Amino acid sequence: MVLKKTVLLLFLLASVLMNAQQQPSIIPKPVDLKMGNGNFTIDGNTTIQYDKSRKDLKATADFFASYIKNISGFSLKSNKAAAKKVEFVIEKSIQEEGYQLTVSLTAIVIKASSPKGVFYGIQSILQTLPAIRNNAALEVPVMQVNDYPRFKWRGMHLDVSRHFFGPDMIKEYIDLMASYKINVFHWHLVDDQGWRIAIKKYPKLTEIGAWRVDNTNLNWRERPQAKEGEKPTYGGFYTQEQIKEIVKYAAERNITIVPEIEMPGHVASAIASYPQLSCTQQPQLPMTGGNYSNMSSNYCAGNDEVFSFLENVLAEVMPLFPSSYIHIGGDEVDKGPWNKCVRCQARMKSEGLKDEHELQSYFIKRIEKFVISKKRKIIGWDEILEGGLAPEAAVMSWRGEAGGIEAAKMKHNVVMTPGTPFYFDHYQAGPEGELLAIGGFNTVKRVYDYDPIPKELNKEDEAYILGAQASVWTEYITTPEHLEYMVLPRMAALAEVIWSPKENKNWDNFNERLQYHFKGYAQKGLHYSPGNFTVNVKPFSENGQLLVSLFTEALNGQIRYTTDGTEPTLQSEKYEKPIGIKSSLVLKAATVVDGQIKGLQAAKQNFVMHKAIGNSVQYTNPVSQYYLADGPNSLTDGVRGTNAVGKYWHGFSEKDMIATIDLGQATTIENISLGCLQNYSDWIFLPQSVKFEVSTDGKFFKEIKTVNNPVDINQKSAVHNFSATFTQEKVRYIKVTAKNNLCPPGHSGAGKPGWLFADEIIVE
Ligand code: TNX
Repeated sequence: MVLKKTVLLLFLLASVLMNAQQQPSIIPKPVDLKMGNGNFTIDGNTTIQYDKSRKDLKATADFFASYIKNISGFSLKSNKAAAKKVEFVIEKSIQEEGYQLTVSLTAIVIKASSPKGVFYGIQSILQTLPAIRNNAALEVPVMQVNDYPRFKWRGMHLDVSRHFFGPDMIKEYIDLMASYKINVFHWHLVDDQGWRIAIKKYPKLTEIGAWRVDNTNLNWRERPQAKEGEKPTYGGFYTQEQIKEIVKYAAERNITIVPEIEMPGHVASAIASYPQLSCTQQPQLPMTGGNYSNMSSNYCAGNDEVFSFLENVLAEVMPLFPSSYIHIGGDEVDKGPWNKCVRCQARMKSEGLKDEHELQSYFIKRIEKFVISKKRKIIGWDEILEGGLAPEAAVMSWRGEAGGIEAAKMKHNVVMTPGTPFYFDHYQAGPEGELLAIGGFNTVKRVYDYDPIPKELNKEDEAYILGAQASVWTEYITTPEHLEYMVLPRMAALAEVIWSPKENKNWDNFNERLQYHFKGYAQKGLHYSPGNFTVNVKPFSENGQLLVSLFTEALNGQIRYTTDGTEPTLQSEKYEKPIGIKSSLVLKAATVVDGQIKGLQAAKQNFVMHKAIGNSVQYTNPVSQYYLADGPNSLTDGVRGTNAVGKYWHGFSEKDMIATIDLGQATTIENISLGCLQNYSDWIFLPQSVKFEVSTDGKFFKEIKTVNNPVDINQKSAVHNFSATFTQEKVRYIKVTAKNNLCPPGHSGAGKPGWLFADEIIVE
């Protein structure tokens, strides 16, 4: 008996010892990874072996050697006989960019069809090594990896116009991308607030257009416009020599740079340099921020000089960038100036264009012809669909997925970068305690959970989705440190979305691997977000009952919550399963990690129970697609809007909100309220007035009361309930009309329609 036990124990011990070791924390997760026993140790005697006749492999070997030298001081020799080797083998049958990596005790062999795959095999190895030079041994675990990407276009974008980032930061960005096997750098070189690429034929573009009066210390939207005589001291641009060097640097890391030369809008910087390019042809100073009043930001579409200018610019740009795609922008063109311009109107007439959308389409098609004549293709933001898509253009879908879906169905190539969740200028945590961001809430998990293939596409059309990218707009990102913080760790989540097979995705497993990357960032002195600790509060309805589920992204995080308005503590109720909401209450929830409450402020959600809960709402004017409020049934779900992350608000633009509720049967009521939001800088204003009406038959409505807005329209933010109390009435239908406001004088959108945001119609 005793003997038997010992044998068993010995067996168990042996199997633990022999068992394959833990998987390294490689991101993006390889398609297939099998672990063996022991390590290959890189030291001064390790050599690199490859076919000497291939120059491109030499560049890859040099990259590897110099990385190893940096973290260890070892100088690896190439193609010298040695007991231990790192070998690169070209094998044509392997998929483009894929690699097969075999690590044994004496050799690391990377097989790939080209140096691209070899480079990615190296990246996987590097992720198993120390991030910086320290005393740790360079041990690569014995393993076998078979890996290849899911998508061809795996991108990161960077706006260098709104704030300028010099060549060193660009290289750092490229290095980060390469470490995550990202292969396209979309370089947004032109926008209203700065022209960043030197063009020899038009020197003023960078002499004037790259420099502005420095208001970096002020909020983007609150910066005053430049005045005549003030010195423009903020800015910068890349010389063509610098561009060439960066393009080469990127190519050595398997990254293609796609330059973006914006047109026909977002070009106030070009107009400040050459005023004859705009419709009004009036001089203007370079913009300092987001104040657009009286600024021209479009090229004139009726002026042939504009097209020769752009062709000349592109003729200098294209030779610098070997990329097959050239990004021509195309987003957010305010068509107003074209409508008032005689030349544009004449062009529309001579070309038989029925509106300004078709004029935009004419503009893009004319440029496409030129780009195609130079054997390149154009890609543009999804607005280029409006008025007719250029014949061979690819579309970058940013206003959600709709543009991408439409283009793929038309058999055009598509790159997905939907603002939610792929805009990395949005908040990723907090927002309390975070540096000011443009808005939104794209946490690392939301990035991780996104799939670039929209459900609406069939198998055939799916093939047009080239891939996806994250976009980093920099209105609110003014320093390299802040830029690092905004992209780390979301870039890692993006990388796994666009590289790894969908079936292999697993949030918890990713979250665990991410902790190792956090250590690497910290060792390298990179700024990064430690993750989102704000509890995600998600109301839902089930069998007519309102419930709420809570979720935390924190690894091994617990949730503690209260329903009496007090702040959660370590002693508060522990969240185990969805909570039923049966009365009006305030729920507050916090993440706990290692016995500590995390985050500056608990997540908070108000619920209000009333007589219209669950009843359907008819809208006379549709709710904006962008602000659908994702509560169970929004205006009658008992879920109040939250200021913190802008959730559960219904948005209306230009037209009034007219909502009619059917209570299902005659019901005695004595109060109706509408909850609304004001957020001045986001163009969201409380309604001018709210009219409440009731009816017994749904045809004839009786006005009960019209309530005027008591809050100052210049107030930064407010949540207000418009409310009417009356003597009890028995009614079945309720109609609420909220009058939309215009942006007030002095606002950057002065005179333009604002947004109206509502969260709940409360009936008591
Ligand atoms: C919209 S996205 C823009 C940019 C802004 C960005 C801010 C796109 C094609 N246009 O000009 O920087 O929103 O998130």
